[in-house]
Amino acid sequence: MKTLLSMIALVPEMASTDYVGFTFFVGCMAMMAASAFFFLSLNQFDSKWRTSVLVSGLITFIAAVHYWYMRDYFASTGDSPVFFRYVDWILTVPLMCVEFYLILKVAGAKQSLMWKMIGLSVVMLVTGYWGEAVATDQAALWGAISGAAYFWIVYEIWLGGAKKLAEAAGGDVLSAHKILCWFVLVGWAIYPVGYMAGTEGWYSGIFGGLDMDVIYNIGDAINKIGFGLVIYSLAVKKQA
Ligand SMILES: *C/C=C(C)/C=C/C=C(C)/C=C/C1=C(C)CCCC1(C)C
Repeated sequence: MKTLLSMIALVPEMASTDYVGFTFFVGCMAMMAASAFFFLSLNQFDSKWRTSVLVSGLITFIAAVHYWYMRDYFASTGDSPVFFRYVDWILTVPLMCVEFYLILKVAGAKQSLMWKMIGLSVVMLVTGYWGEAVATDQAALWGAISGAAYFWIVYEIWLGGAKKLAEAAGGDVLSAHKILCWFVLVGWAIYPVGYMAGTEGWYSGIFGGLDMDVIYNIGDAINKIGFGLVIYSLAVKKQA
């Protein structure tokens, strides 16, 4: 009977020390809950702020769907779901760039700012994927190119055009922009750490064997849900 049941079981067992499996599972749940929260709150906002909160929900929803697949993929193969990971990022990171544009529109942000940031984020992710999955023996080189695009984004929001717009907007928009800047500088910096930890023969030893996927999963929870909540509370303040 037991063998029959395990033959038809669709849910693989998960060891209590399986931190990768665990963070995929919790990450999936958290992304779903956050999406429900953002979507169900939409009615309380007028059209000007609704789009921003909608995009927050889309970011966590896209992640929830990918986490569903990544959790499954990891549970059944034990491998890192690099492909799903980067498909998720290539959809959600540009949407985070859109969020910067949307909140700075009050100060006259132009679409060119949005496209510049989207372009930089795509370069960052495509070169990162290349180093992580294709040209793995040149991971350091591709990681450096990706890092350059990342620092360009950091420059743009901390010191460049986006910063000037945030200052022109002032008040709640300026404070929200500042918090988002910290997310990008500190929260996004978690990812290159994961990348280095996951690259054999590079820094893979110095993080005490902490798995790359655990680092990425923690980063995603902080950056997608936290970032979305900053937008949400800005919308709540502006609505009041
Ligand atoms: C929701 C997902 C987010 C916010 C993902 C962000 C990903 C990054 C900021 C990745 C950056 C990388 C580098 C700066 C260098 C090494 C390669 C990457 C792609 C891990």
